[in-house]
Amino acid sequence: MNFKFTTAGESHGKALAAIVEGLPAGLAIDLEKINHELWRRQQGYGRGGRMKIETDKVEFLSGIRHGKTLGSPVTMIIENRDFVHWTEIMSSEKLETQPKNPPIVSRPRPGHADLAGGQKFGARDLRDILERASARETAARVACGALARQLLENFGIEIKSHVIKLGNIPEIALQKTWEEICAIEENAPLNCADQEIENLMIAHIDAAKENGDTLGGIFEVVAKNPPVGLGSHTSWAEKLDGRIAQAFMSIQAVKAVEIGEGVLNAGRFGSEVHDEIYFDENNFRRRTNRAGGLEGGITNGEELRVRGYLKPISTLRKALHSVDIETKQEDLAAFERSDITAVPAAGVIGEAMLAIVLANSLREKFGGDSLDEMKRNFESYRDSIAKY
Ligand code: EPS
Repeated sequence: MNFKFTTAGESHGKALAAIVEGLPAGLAIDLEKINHELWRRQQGYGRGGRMKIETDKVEFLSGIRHGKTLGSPVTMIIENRDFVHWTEIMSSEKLETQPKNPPIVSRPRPGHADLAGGQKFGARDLRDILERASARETAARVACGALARQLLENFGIEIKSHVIKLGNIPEIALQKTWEEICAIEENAPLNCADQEIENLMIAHIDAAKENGDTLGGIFEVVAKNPPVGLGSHTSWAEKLDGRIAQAFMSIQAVKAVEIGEGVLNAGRFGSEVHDEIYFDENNFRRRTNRAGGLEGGITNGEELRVRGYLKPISTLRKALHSVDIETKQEDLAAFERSDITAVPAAGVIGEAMLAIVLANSLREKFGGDSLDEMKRNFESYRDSIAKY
């Protein structure tokens, strides 16, 4: 069975929920590791007041018994602690009178789902749209990704991320090795591998905050030790780079995805781009990894490197011009509270999405109902690759 997941929940509703299907039976699950990923997603200089309210933690409702998966769907819940302040406005009960505080949202934010979503779904209170469009939803995805990651660990695959650009700093995005990324301290303010650059990024965020503005940036996710042969060249939907791009583009505010040095490669000669092949200790290797570990939509055994480009957050304290959907008069867009930037958090979400895509590919390729069966299939494939 493939690795599948779905999330549910509104930003200020009672809770977020997720259902994950396709984990093999017998996989040991460490709840603390999942909660640690949720903690990491909440970090980062430039987050707003909401992160002081939430302490995201998972509660299992199904699929795990005595610390191991049963092979059945895993259901997870993450409480929204902020819900206590929104019980009436987010109530599932029919209300006799519309609550006054906060009022109906009628001034859509440029860059947000507010207006297009409102038009599409016929919503007169744009809260009906923004609550689900909110990146709060990604807490549930990170929980799903943390399960996927625990499967990947059994196959020797590790995933990390780092921030390589914040706004326009540095001018050329950072290029860092796996070891340099591993050396970043857990509580580094921006999950950046260069402290001097990180200080400049912090000053840039401070300036944006001062101006009531927001910032985007670029994060990079690296998967160490993926086996050769995940994904396939045979059909468009099987190409792993295509699947990764879709997974990354689905992260709120991600507007471009790059595999390896894809953007720079477009302006280089072929001789400057393609990673030459050599044979070493019974292994085919590449001298460089400008392809980011993917050729023909198939993993080639090198590190997988994927970058997500984020637009600046669309809720601005110094609000942009918009139009009130009721009066049709020009007005400033709505503002309640916002992050200045969330690029480090997006990196953690990118890790989760890459873990999910890879877990799905492993499940497709190695099948099995139990982890033991899946591992046997994996070992047998690894033996055949070693003889190639
Ligand atoms: C978000 C707006 C902010 C962010 C939120 C995403 O929430 P609020 O409106 O409650 O201040 O903090 O992100 C999260 C809550 C989170 O957990 O990441 C938005 O509009 O997308």
